[in-house]
This record gives sequence, C-alpha cells and structure tokens, in this order.
Amino acid sequence: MIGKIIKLLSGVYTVETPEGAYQCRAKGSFRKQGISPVPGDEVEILALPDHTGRIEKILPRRNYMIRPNVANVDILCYVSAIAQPTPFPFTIDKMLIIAKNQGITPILVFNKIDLPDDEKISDLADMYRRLRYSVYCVSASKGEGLDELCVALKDKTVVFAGNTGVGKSSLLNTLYPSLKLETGEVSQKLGRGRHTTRHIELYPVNGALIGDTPGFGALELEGYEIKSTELPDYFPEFESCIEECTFLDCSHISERDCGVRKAVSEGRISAGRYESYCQIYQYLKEGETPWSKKTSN
Ligand SMILES: Nc1nc2c(ncn2[C@@H]2O[C@H](COP(=O)(O)OP(=O)(O)O)[C@@H](O)[C@H]2O)c(=O)[nH]1
Ligand SMILES: [Mg+2]
Ligand SMILES: [Zn+2]
Repeated sequence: MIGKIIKLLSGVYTVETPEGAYQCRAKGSFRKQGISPVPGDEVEILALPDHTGRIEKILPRRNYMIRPNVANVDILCYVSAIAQPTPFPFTIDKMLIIAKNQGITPILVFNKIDLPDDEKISDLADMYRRLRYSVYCVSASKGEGLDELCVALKDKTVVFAGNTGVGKSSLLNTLYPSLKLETGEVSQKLGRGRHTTRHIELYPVNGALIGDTPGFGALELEGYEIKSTELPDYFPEFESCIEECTFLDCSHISERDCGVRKAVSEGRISAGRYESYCQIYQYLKEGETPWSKKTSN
C-alpha cells in the first residue's frame, strides 16, 4: 500500500493512506543503508489489519529539507513580524536560497500588521515584491490578509518557518482552527524539551499538509551543497548587472569594475541584499577551504 508519512515520533511513523492512518516502523535494512524515511515521504508499506505496518520502500523525493527534516515540500512559508520581533532580512535571504536550491516555492509572510507600522518594513516587503517573490502582509490576531494566503496554500504541502514569537502558530490556528497549536506564553512555558525532535509533523487540513517548525529557529544552509561560485544565481537582481563585470569569474566581493557593486552603489540593488550575499559567500567559501589548510595554523 502507498501512503505519505505525516509524523515521526520515537521511531514510529504515522503513514496516511487511502485506508486510513497506519503506525509503522521502518524496515531494518534502511539503517544499514544509511537511509531514513522522513515526514513528507511517499512510502510503500506492508499494512497489517490492526493498522500497524512496516515501511518497505521510500518513493523518489522531489526535494528534501534539513532541520527540520521533511520531504516533498511544495511551499516554504517564511514568517516574519513587522515588529516584536523586528524582521531579520539575512534569515529571509537564507530561506530564499534554500527554497530555490530545493525547487520549493517560497512565500514571505509579514505578520502583526495590526501593530504600529514602520516605513522600513513596507519598503522591505516592496523590495521582495519587486524581486517577484510572493509577499503577504497579515495579522493573525485580527484575521487580516489571510484569505489570499489561504488560497495560495490550498492542497499544498507547506512548511512554516520563522523565528520564535513571529506568530507562526497563531497564524496557523487562525487559518485552520482545527489545529489548536500552542502559542505564545504556553509554548514558552513548555520549553524546548518537548521539541527536541529534528522532525516535523504535517497536519492534514483542507486538503493541504501543514507543518509548523517549533524549536528550530532559523533555517541553516549547512548540508545543501551550494557552491560559492553558484551563489550569484540565487540573487535574481544580480543577473542584469553581471554583464558589466570585467572578470568573467567575478565573485562580486572585491573585484574592480564589478557590475553588481556598481548597482549597489547606485541603489539599483538593495544594500541589505548585497550584505546578505557577502556574508553567505564568506560562509560558503570557508566551508570549501581544504581540511589541511583550515587546521594548518
Ligand atoms: N499584535 C499581534 N500579536 C500577534 C499576532 N500573531 C501572534 N501574535 C502574538 O505573538 C506571540 C507569539 O505567537 P506564536 O504564534 O506563539 O509565535 P510562534 O513562536 O512563531 O509560533 C503571541 O503572544 C501572540 O499572541 C498578530 O497578528 N498581532
Ligand atoms: Mg509556535
Ligand atoms: Zn562582479
């Protein structure tokens, strides 16, 4: 029988199938092969009449996200708040890179628009819109702007990410009242202990599969195997400027006559985005340094 993993807890997988949910263990040989099924995986199971079973095979994955480990994601919904806490564009830019690397559609949500607004934030939202990313400005507590977001998520496998306190769980509860996720003070009190799993639970709602990411904080680039030389491809606004670079292999960091740096100085490329580029470039470069060089001094 074919099904989809929606939850992993202490080695037990919940697999949704046309015949209902099955509580499954993974086949023993997966471990030897270094494979582990994760939520979002389409799997073939050996199903028993008592609705337990064994995962026999993982069907090919369309994509894979690391920490939280989840497969076959359609949309990565990255939530920031316009205030409390203030947005951190660097983490937004990292998320956009992960999404593009895995062929996942990114959606940027700015929550808490009921709070006094800051011009800088609407500029930030507009900047991402100009780069042709989908941006939604919403208020989970007032229920504003949610209808359009709900339409965009219909029938999709969606992972919600974003820093603690931005309102992810509140947003999900407002979008899907049946979820009843813990929010605010409640989840603070429970502490991190409950969320030490590296996995995510996907909740079936309105035809969609929705995953909250409690306890993960920011998404990290580690493990995605992005090369520093490929990084410019992840910044769509660089494309038209690169022609003006003197060097074909320009890294856009310190070379003279660089079209990207010229565009930044003329305000055609956002200084914040360029700063993210430089930081991520350095990070990727360090990871590429041969082991011997790294430890020689
Ligand atoms: N003013 C305002 N506060 C919100 C909104 N959404 C969530 N909050 C508050 O922000 C805090 C964190 O919300 P929560 O959903 O737990 O955030 P999470 O950590 O991202 O899941 C809670 O105190 C919520 O009441 C909103 O739209 N407006
Ligand atoms: Mg939460
Ligand atoms: Zn350049």
